[in-house]
Amino acid sequence: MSTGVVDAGLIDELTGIVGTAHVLEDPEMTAGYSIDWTRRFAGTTPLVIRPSDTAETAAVMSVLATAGVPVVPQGGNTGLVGGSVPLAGEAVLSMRRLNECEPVDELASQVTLGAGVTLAGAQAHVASSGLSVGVDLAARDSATIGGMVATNAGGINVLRYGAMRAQVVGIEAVLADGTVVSHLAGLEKDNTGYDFGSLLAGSEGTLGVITRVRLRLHPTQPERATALLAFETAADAVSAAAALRRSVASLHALEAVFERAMTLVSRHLGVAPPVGSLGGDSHRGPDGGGAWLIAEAAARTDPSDELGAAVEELADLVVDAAVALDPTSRQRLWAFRENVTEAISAAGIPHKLDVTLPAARLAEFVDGVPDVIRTADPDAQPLLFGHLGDGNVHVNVLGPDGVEPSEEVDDAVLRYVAELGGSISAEHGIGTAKLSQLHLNRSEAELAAFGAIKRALDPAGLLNPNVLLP
Ligand code: FAD
Ligand code: 2HG
Ligand code: ZN
Repeated sequence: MSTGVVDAGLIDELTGIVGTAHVLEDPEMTAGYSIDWTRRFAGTTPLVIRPSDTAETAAVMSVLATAGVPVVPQGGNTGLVGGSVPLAGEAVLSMRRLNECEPVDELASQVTLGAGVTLAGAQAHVASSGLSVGVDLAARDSATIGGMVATNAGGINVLRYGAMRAQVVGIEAVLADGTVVSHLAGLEKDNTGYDFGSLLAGSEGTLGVITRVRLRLHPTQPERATALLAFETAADAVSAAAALRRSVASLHALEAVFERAMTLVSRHLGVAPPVGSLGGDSHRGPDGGGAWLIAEAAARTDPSDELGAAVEELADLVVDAAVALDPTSRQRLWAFRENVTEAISAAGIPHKLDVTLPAARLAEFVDGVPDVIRTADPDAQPLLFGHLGDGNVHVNVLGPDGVEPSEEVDDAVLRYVAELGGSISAEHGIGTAKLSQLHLNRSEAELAAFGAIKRALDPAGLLNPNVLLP
């Protein structure tokens, strides 16, 4: 990796491109860009550069490349794998000022957005056209469209619309040497060679800096019905989730919170869940085996009968159910899922292990992983929740009194996932957190091909040098 020098001449060149207000050197000003959302990953940076458009981004990248200065692209800094912060003194390229929303193309059901537009901004921008962005997640007020493509973000609607890669119909990016590649026509059928959108989705800032994205939009499904279902066991929740996926055509989200996480979020909110019991009957074991599902249906016409009938079919599995039809009551149910991450952060600095299991091994994993964690670190506390409809479990692990658990926990859990045929990263990416475990899911041949792609697009290794690629 190159390590160029940041000197007065370089700063002059950069301020000439973006203006003095947008080259930050003062450690007080750069501190917020240097620590991640979880507070687990932090570094320092000699400078933060904040371009406002593609031309400025290209000029900045060209200057940094000539000087040999490594750089970390950053959007909303909500990433959860330590990929968005300067870990070894890199410059930070903040993309938040690229926040232009072009008019919605209603004929094509598409929109072109600057990389720095937040998800909430994008949702608000397209709403009046009766169209919606296909990916939704709780960090919507800060997460940016560029960051979401760079991580191939998932969220709560993947079972209906796919993850971020599936939304991208056009992309513009700046390569490490400042070259602009732009392919934004958004043609639904366009087999003219390599697809930069697909390549950059999930590339975590290692191949190019995304500056504009053209997204596919979906007809808004305004009528909603939401159910919170309580189960005695994880296996029952997994069986119910599979049945709901088969029977509810308008299924929009299918999320899970397992007992320890439900206990924590309930305390954080100061409200007990309206159905199911906390506190673990003794037969549930030390972790409490209880599980909750949030199932949401969305359609043009009221989907409550369809969801209600499907829930009735599950009478043998469901202990109790609460149904919400108006936005306020729906929000009350969603609070038990959407606030888990915040509740955990309020309790300490967790290790976050975001994994997918094959459907046939999901219940076994949820039941088995607490023991795997405690064998690696007897004091660690496992907290499980996630997007059960996608087989995606978020295993968060806290140490005693909120300190970080042992690093061995990560390795033990991710090895267990790989043994069961799962993925060590469902939606958050590899970042720096899972670098040493990538080989569990990727063969030597695949990793060699990754390296060849990286060297072709970034021969000097300047773009986000400490993430993704071992
Ligand atoms: P950042 O955190 O700034 O960066 C993430 C990565 O993308 C870094 O590697 C960075 O270098 C790269 N990057 C950022 N912008 C660019 C760009 N313009 N060009 C090239 N590379 C770039 N994630 C999910 O998938 N599903 C969820 O349900 C979900 N829920 C969350 C809930 C909470 C409360 C929080 C805090 C996070 C959640 N996340 C979730 C994680 C996070 O929001 C996503 O990973 C999101 O996509 C990150 O976007 P960002 O703009 O914050 O990117
Ligand atoms: C979610 O689904 C996010 O809430 C965050 O992906 C998961 O905190 C986590 O581990
Ligand atoms: Zn998630």
